[in-house]
Formats: sequence, C-alpha cells, structure tokens
Amino acid sequence: MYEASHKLFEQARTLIPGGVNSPVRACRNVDSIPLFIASAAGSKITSVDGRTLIDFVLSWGPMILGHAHPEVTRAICGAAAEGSSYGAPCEAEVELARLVTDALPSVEMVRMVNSGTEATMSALRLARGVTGRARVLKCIGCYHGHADPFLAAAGSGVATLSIPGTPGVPPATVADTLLAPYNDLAAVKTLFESHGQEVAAIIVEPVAGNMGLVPPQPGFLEGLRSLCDQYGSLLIFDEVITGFRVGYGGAQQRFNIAPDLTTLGKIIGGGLPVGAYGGKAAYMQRIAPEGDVYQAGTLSGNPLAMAAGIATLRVLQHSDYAALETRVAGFARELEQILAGKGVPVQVLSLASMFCVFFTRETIVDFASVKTADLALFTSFYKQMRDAGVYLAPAAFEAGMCSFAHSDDDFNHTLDAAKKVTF
Ligand code: KE4
Repeated sequence: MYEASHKLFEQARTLIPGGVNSPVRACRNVDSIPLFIASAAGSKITSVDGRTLIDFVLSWGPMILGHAHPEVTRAICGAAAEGSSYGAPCEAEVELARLVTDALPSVEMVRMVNSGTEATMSALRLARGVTGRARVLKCIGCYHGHADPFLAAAGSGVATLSIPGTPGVPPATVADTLLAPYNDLAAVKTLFESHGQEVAAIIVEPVAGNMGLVPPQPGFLEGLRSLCDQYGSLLIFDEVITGFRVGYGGAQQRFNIAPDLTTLGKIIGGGLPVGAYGGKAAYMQRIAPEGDVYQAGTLSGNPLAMAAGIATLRVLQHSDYAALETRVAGFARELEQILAGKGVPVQVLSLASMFCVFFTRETIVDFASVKTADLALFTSFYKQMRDAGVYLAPAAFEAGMCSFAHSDDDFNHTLDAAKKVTF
C-alpha cells in the first residue's frame, strides 16, 4: 500500500537521522513508517503512493484554514515575486505585528523569530534578564521546543520516544529548571515556598497539547498568575499551539488571564516558519537593540512568512470558531461512543478544534494520568484508521487538530472508519 513511501524512507534514512527532519514524524511508537506527502489541499493530504487521507495533524497545528488555502497561497506567491528575503525591515513585519498585538491584549510589542523553540528560548532569556533570576518552572509533560532549559521531562517527541530528557544537555543547564505536574497548583506553591524568590518565570501551555490534550483545571492558570504576582516572577503562556487556535485571542482571551509574556508559532506563519514572543512594552523594550537582552535571527520577519501569516490571520478574523468547536465536540462525543462500544477503556477529550483519544478510564489531568493510556490499543487504532484513509497524529502524546476546511463528510468518514476498527 505504501511502496513509494517505503522506498523514499529507505533513501532518507541513509541521509537524514531517522529519515526525518523532526523525530515525531518517524512514526516510531506506532510501529509504522512515515508517509511521504506529495501534496495537500483543504482537509486532505496525498502521499507519494497516491493515497489521499483526511488530515488531523495539519502540520502539527499551523494549517487551521486547511492546506493550500487560496488566500494564503496567493499571498505567498505574490510575496515570492518580490524577493524571498531582505535582511532588512519590510512593511509586512509591521502588519503582522499589528495583527498579533491587536488580537492579544497582553501583547503590547512582539518580536518575530523562526520557530516556537526560538520564541520560548528568547522569552525565557528575557524573563531572566528582566528579573535577574535564573530559575524557570515548567510542567511535566509540557513541551516548549528543544532549547536546553526545557528538555527536562518534556512532552511531544521527548515523551513519545521516551528519551531521558537531557542527553547532550549538561546537568547544569537544567539545574535551574523546576518541575511540577500539570494542574497541580499545590506542587507549584510548594516549589515557590522554597524557591520563589529565585524563579524568573513559569512557562506553561495554557492548554497542554504535547501530552495529548490536557485542559487546565479550573483555578490552575489563575493560581499560576497569582503566584507569579506574589513572588515577582513572570508568567509565560506558551501559545505556540493555542494561539489563534482555541480562539482568535488565544487561551489568554478564552480564560481571561493576562500573562506577562506570550510565545507564538505555527498558525501565525500560515505554514511557513514563524515564531514570535511578545508582552508588555516595559519588558519587550529590554530586547536588543532597544535594550540589553540579545536575540537575533537572519530570517526573522521573512517577507514570505509574514505574508502567509497576515493572510491566515485576516481569514481567521472572520472565521466562526464557536461553530467549529461545536462540530468538533460532537465528533469527539460520537467517536468516544463508537470506541467505547468495542469494550475498551477509552475517552475522547476535545477543546476548541483540538481532540485526543486516550485509551484509559483515568481522569486526564497530567502526564501521569496520560501515561496510563494503553499504547498498544493506540497503535492498533492508528494503523487501522490510517489504512482507512484517516491520518491521525502518529503518537499518543500529541493532540488531534481540526481545521475550518474539515467537512461533515470528513467527520462522518472518520466515524465510519472507527466503527470498523477491531481490537
Ligand atoms: P517548534 O520549534 O517545533 O516550531 O515549536 C516548539 C513548540 C513550542 N511550544 C509548543 C507548545 C509546541 O507544541 C511546540 C512544538 N510542537 C510540536 C508538536 N506538538 C512540534 C512537532 C515536532 O516537533 O515535529
């Protein structure tokens, strides 16, 4: 069924570590080979084998409008005709910065970078520079990119591949990284009682999307906010996934909490490499060349990436997030009923346009509860659904993503495929 992908994968493995340019794409923990994609449009991707599947990965989040949206494609092609990189400021950078700061009230100024990792590493450096403190607190199972300080008990590919968090990262680098279970405010409070005066920042996924989908419990985010206020630490919302996905104003608008700094990525690049970090002007003005905290990037603010981001956000400004959320919630409920009818422990969580299938009856609140899920059942589910034309994230510790291009037929085809799954 996947001969052409197999052939390319064999070649790729001789040239690229694991045959992929990002580990989680390798499908290692679902006992499968990666499909090599030839094209994508709307809610579908087509592999080099000529197979078209309904895509619930969406490039791990960016493609909320669906693939090859005409407005985005037109913007990229138009920008490309004007040159691909200037290494100097251009109007599109101002326009995307304005769209972002208008959408996120807590973000008064923003700096464009090229990935979510660059955004979070820069935001942490800024928080350390502003506070003069070294420690950072993150939640076990949250993933903030692959910068050294965050590779302690990280989620996403680190969790998927069960990599001990720090090979290649000197212990001293993560010595300042404090860890607490997600949704465990008491544990955070205890750490702050001992170390609060040394903590530069808490960084958190306001909706965790890198250990599957784990929503914040009521009071958790509010509690982090008040602890940061009490101890003079900065609250960093890592909205690389949730930004412009859980609502046009992100999680900070949905939960009505103002972080001190916000990191973004994925959707704001419309599929091209963009990350960003922003926050109160008083903090952002500490960033070079205005201030003394250094951060730089050859391709930051790239005109093509800016054009893709601008086109994406302009369409999102007029998109009905509530309607999409209702459709995804209904889909998740039906999927859970279908799978539960097969006598396996299962729950399907959803929030906005994200969803996740957990093969466990444990209440999902943190990484420990997520890890009770049966990975063998997930692997069987993944393989059968892929053979039925449904492209799920190839890892139990990732969240499913829906787009405004997903049709009722797509959801119904997916539910019909689930009905045929056997365990
Ligand atoms: P990137 O450096 O991969 O652009 O962004 C890092 C990042 C930061 N913060 C959050 C909340 C993220 O989810 C990510 C990256 N997400 C993963 C998938 N969940 C990227 C996929 C991959 O590693 O290939």
